Amino acid sequence: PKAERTFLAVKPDGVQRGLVGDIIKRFEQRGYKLVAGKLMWAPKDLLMNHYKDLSDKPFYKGLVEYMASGPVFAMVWEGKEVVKMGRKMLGATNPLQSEPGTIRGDYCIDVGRNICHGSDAVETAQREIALWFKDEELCDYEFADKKWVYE
Ligand code: DAT
Ligand code: MG
Repeated sequence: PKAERTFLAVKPDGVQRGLVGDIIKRFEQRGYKLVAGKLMWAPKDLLMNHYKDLSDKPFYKGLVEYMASGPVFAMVWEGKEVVKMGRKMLGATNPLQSEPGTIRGDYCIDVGRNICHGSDAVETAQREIALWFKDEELCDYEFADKKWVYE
């Protein structure tokens, strides 16, 4: 069976505030494997598609504008239950509800400036990875210390 993958993106505020390295570090030190990553100005149509399930929400337009206001750092991470654990590491959508120790709980306050995106389910992750990355951008490799992380 293929290893589970999730899509993460450091949002424009996270990039501006210099948090790309910390967010990568948290997933690296947990033992997850970076499969792809790129800094990019996300096109509006990509962002509208990415958030299409929220298109009838009052905050949708502002959300897309915020996501287009600067470069984002898009990533794919792989490992056991990385989708669910990624959401846990991110914290709640509203940072004021995010526990200290989580990414949002450590670095932000407002829901419209919550610094990082993470897929909410395995199927969502597959859709988002396909939306943001070409197949050839995903790196296939194994960690040399794999047997020290997984039993
Ligand atoms: P998440 O990013 O935790 O998956 P979501 O998918 O429900 O949350 O919403 C996507 C983003 O939209 C979220 O990160 C911030 C913004 N957002 C969500 N709810 C909001 C609200 N009530 N007011 C303003 N922005 C909101
Ligand atoms: Mg979401």
